[in-house]
Amino acid sequence: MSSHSSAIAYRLEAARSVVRDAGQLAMAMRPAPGGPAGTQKSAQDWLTETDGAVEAFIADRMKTLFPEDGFQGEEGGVARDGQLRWVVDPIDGTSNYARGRNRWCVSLGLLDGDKPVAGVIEAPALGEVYTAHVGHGAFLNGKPIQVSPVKEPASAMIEMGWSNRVPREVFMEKMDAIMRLGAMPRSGGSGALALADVACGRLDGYIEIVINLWDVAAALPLLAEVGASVSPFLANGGLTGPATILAANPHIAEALSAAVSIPLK
Ligand code: LIP
Repeated sequence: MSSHSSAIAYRLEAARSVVRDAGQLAMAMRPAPGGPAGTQKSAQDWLTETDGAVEAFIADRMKTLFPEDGFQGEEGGVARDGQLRWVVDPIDGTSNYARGRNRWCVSLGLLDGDKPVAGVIEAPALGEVYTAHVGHGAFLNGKPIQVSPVKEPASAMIEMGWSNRVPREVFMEKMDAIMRLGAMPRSGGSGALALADVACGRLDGYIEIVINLWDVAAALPLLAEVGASVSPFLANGGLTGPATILAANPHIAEALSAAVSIPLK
């Protein structure tokens, strides 16, 4: 392993520990099941106290461990630049977290310049953690993962992310296209966990018309390591603003791409 790759591996190991602790903090602050405990940044775009607390926790620990690295968070923006840059979504799936549901995670990705090279996605309420280091594998709870073998869209399960950033008509049009393929539709509220589900074969595809770098930064290395087909999210503006993403197992990616008009190249 090159010295640079070793530096990434060392960082991933440290990030794994920090994200585990951050997940425990989120669990300790977790709202009880029930009505949403939080505020709305805009219609149905939820924010809890935990989002800020977890991002501050991770930012502080990563600054102490790797002061030369850059850091960017969903809530605080770009705090520091650096060739190696951490990108965090402190609670991905906040709308679920705010109601005491289980489908949420702490997502921490590492970019080397413009290239995602490693990621940790911790879902403490589900007892699961995904890790990936590009060139060195992708894992769920330490076990290697792979995309699903499903070849027929009519046997597939495909998820689409929802937010108020996308007009209802567009969401309905794309969901209709997914169902016209014969696929079973899903929409779970966490883009990071849905992309991780594509990487480990629990989903055959995921699309979201408008999603952000912090939602996908940790999942992109997972998808790269398992050979998933992924649209050029970063090249299409995703590094600096919201963009569209499609990720799917290679067998059905072309059919899904054509059905929802999201190019793979
Ligand atoms: C969520 C994304 C998801 C999107 C949700 C929300 P958050 O991120 O992961 O893909 O559909 O609307 O934006 O806000 O929970 O960190």
